[in-house]
Amino acid sequence: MFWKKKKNNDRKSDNRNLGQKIAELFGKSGSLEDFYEELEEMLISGDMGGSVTMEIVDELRERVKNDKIKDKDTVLKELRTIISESLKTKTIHPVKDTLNVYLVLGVNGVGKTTTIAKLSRYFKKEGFDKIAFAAGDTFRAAAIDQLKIQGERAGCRVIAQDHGADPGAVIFDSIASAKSHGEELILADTAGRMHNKSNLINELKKIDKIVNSNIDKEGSYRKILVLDATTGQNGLQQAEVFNDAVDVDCVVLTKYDATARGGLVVAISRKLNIPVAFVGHGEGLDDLSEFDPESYLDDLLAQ
Ligand SMILES: Nc1nc2c(ncn2[C@@H]2O[C@H](COP(=O)(O)OP(=O)(O)OP(=O)(O)O)[C@@H](O)[C@H]2O)c(=O)[nH]1
Ligand SMILES: [Mg+2]
Repeated sequence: MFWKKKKNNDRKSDNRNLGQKIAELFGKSGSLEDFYEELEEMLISGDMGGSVTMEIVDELRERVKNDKIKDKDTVLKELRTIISESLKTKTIHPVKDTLNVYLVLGVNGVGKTTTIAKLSRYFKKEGFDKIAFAAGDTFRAAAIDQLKIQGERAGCRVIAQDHGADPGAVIFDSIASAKSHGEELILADTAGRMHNKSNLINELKKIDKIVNSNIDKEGSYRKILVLDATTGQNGLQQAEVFNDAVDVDCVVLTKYDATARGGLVVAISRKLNIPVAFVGHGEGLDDLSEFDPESYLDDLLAQ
């Protein structure tokens, strides 16, 4: 079951969630043109981004015109259909009887390390008990210790070298070590920042090559991008950069509990074709759920 966001009635009135605003818009009287304009503003302020919003609202106009739709309920239904057709989702499951490697990517502070612990809990529930964490963020001094803390919390072995070690070598050695321990899944932490962007990209490409040439079964290697739902359209730019570097498989949207928006999911799906696999909604180990488009749409459109 997808975790349902609390309604934001207790928040400031200008911070109502997008769904509440859209519901109010549909209750208003006024011209159709004003309605489209306000809808556009709302979707943009809900993090769907300018160009995706334009596409969606243009499509809505077309359908309303072509199908001669007159009542607001049907307009809302069409809007839901258009957004729903934009959403891409994916579930990921480790492949049996082999070592799976999941690289967890994302810029600083989005929730990578926390998400690694949550993912281990999720996959353990799926029956994968032998999970190790690999400390691939060797750039930031505290990163290795933070992963070790999460490893202890989640009951997973942490494979680490020293701060400053070559991340490619850490991942290579982690794969060898996990294979010799008979582990089924490595969740690898990676750096969110380096001296500069091209440095980061080059390191990721190197790691990607290493994993690709050291896995044994198709489908056992995944690149999971973590995006912070509270950063809005920045998330789209981050996704573009990481996707260009390594072809991201899916997204985990974190801190969904801390935002009244959520349109980023639509932008990522529609613009970059990257599916959303999970939503993080708190700091606890169980605060991660599979992304469920129907519940998401209920929430987005306050239905
Ligand atoms: N409310 C909320 N907080 C979260 C969620 N996921 C992570 N956090 C918090 O976000 C902060 C950053 O999380 P980390 O897991 O350290 O993020 P990171 O990407 O590993 O950060 P760096 O290692 O600095 O790059 C921590 O305080 C987490 O507890 C979430 O889904 N909801
Ligand atoms: Mg971290």
